[in-house]
Amino acid sequence: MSLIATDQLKIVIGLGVTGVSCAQLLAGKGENFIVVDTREQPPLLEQFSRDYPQVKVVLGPLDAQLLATASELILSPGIAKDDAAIVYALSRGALLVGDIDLFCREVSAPIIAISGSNAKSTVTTLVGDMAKCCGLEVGVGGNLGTPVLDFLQQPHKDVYVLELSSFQLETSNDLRASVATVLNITPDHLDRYDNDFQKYYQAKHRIFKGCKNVVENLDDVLTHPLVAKNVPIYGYCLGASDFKIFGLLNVEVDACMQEHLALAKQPLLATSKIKLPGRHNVINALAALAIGHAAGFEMPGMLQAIENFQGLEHRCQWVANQRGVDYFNDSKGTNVGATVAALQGLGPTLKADKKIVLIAGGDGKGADFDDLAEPVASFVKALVLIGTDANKIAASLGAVQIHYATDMQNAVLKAASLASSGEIVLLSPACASFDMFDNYQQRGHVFTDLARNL
Ligand code: UMA
Ligand code: ADP
Repeated sequence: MSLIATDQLKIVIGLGVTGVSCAQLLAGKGENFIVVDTREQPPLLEQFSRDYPQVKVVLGPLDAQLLATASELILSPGIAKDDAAIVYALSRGALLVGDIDLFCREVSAPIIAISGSNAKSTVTTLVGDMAKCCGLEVGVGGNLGTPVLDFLQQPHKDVYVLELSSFQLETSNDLRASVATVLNITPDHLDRYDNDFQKYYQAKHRIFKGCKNVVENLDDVLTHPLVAKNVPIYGYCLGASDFKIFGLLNVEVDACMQEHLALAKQPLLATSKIKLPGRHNVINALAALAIGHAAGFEMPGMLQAIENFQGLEHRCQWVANQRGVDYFNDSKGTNVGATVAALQGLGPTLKADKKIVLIAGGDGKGADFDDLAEPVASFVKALVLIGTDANKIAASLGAVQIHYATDMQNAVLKAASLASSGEIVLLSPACASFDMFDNYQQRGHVFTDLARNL
């Protein structure tokens, strides 16, 4: 369906990369629209005003009366839809959409939609690589970084692989994905969901609306969707493979048993060929295989992509070895579930008497840290805590050595003094970075530079 230009006012809320991409689409269609942003100086304002001098931009707190004059509000993911001014405008008849809905109205190529609390970027990138290895033209984006509407400026794609956040899904009403999946669900962004895990869960499950195929993580019951019986479901798990289930199979190779990724009783690829560290990346490879399979990708291309995949920066990324100690940058571990996975992923790779020194802390976004206690007890020798929620984390853990650091430099120096040869220093904060850094990338780079220059 294509939008028809009318004189009805549309309001783009937010002047970040999403808002700019929405404005670009509307301007191209000759729509009557304005842009609002709650900030007095949104970073993209200057450039936007140069590119679109004819578009009115209103800055400052959202004005309920102004929003109520719109037929459609196009909301950026960084603004919650339960803002009072938005709720008022909706009560006066305005429709609410996001960039994902606008995109779905424009494209006909299949969409693979990937959400979850963790592993979205890794799996989305890997599925994109699989599509490329299968000879397809693919657009890979969404929450990963490229706003989806930017693809409309690019040549034709055979398929889109989109990472979708709960924020984006809140405003997605008409996704109708070819394949939809929620990789896992553990608490995150609870500050945005009134501390209500169920609201967060419901936002994630909007991804299944109208989807044609589902991929389910059989190890996480919260990923099981409520869809009609005739929607095919493909499963994956870290247990035995089965009919329509990607899993693991031990196969004898040269008189040795070797663990393989498998579908039913068919071994596909030895897990030793996966370059990414940790068991959590084995399940990520299985997830990508199940998604690609549901999308109709061919097996040889998918397996080639897994073998080639080096992983992404800041996700359990090995960055240095100093005096026998390995340093891993997992700065993208921004919630408790991610840090649990990083510890459970890396811990078993160590010799029995070796452990992890964990650097954690930052802004916990309202989460509680109780779920960290068990993997910390199993795999962590000492913690070095930083940031706003350092004390809250310490209070959630049992008997473990705890140190505090005022900045990353002190944290790395302390961690280096605690770790011995054969052990790991892991930055996996379980928190957002904004109390101490611009973003998780900056936090990861500071850690990496310090680790490499010890
Ligand atoms: N903001 C205001 N007032 C406004 C508009 C925005 O204060 O009127 C603030 C927001 O609270 C936020 C920031 O500005 O702190 C950016 O918000 P935005 O909605 O303009 O975001 P974009 O720049 O368009 O980027 C968004 C996603 N950002 C968010 O969801 C907050 C990006 O994901 C995504 O890459 C991009 O669209 C393209 O799709 C980032 C993210 O942090 C990486 N996502 C969260 C996560 O991964 O945990 C969900
Ligand atoms: P997202 O885009 O969902 O944040 P990423 O691929 O960027 O996901 O990974 C973020 C973090 O999630 C990683 O740094 C790692 O700590 C953790 N992680 C990776 N794979 C998994 C998994 N399968 N389950 C839980 N956590 C994971």
